[in-house]
Amino acid sequence: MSRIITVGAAQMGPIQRADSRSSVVRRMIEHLRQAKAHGCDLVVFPELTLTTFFPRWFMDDQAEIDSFFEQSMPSGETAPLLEAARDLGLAISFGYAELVAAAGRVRRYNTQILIGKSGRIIGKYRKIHLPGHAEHEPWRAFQHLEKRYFEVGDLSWPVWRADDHLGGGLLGMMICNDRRWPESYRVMGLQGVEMILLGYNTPRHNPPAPDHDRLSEFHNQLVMQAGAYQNGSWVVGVAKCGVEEDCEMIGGSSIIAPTGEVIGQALTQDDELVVARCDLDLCRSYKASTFNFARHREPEQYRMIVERKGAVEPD
Ligand code: CDV
Repeated sequence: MSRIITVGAAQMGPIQRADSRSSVVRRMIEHLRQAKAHGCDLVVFPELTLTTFFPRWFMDDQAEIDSFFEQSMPSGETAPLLEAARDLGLAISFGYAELVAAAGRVRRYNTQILIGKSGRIIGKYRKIHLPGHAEHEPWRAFQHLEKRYFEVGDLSWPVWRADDHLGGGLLGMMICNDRRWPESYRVMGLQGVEMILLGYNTPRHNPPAPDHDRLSEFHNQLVMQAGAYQNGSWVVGVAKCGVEEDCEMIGGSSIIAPTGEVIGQALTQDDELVVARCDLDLCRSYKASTFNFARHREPEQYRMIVERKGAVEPD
């Protein structure tokens, strides 16, 4: 069995509020056609692919908020995407806003799924690190209300063994802000992850810390490359980018090897497919040497990581 997965990082250019889901799905299917022509096995799309990045607006009308959520997957509008992927024999992963009614309660998550080549859902992840704020903050140039619109994901970071046609690889997912936190990678690293799929919507401007704006791309690369190397895993990071409703979001979609090296990167801030052949066996020497966790980790000395949330300075 080949352990090489040919991956397409399907960067999406801006999606405006007026763009219908069907028009977005058509753009995604065009990515799938190109990916097939380039021999891809797996195509990865960004966080909240199906709509504009709606947490940039304060809304208090729940019906309006819910119009950005998927109540079923697939729906009439998303079914053509899943059918196209299955017909082309492609595995896909994409993010969407998920609304679930469970145990008499409605819950809303920022979610990503992985679907195998046969159309089987291999896994689901719900975003854990929700950035931004929960209340309207009019001083900002735009809002970032993920803490208002989503609950913290309740699935931790599972890792799944994919089908033989994905090299039987160990795959996991994280979403956008998760990539800045070493814990996200390490929880998957401790399950032997070989490829992490992640999508992001990252505005260039950071209202609480505008001095970081000039470093947006650098920080994006820094965290993904470090996460790949420190866990001996491939990382596929995929942006939704460009100017969306007057808000510029960075591109830089990247395919990163377990060496920490970027082996493919988008050049535009538009729909662009980046393709790379990823040999899962390249993870081995990192997992067996420098990052042989069983041999070198000292979890007893890391207790504070799970016992303490915020920093407490010594007296
Ligand atoms: N969608 C995101 O999670 N965006 C954050 C921004 C707000 C910093 C990110 O980490 O890219």
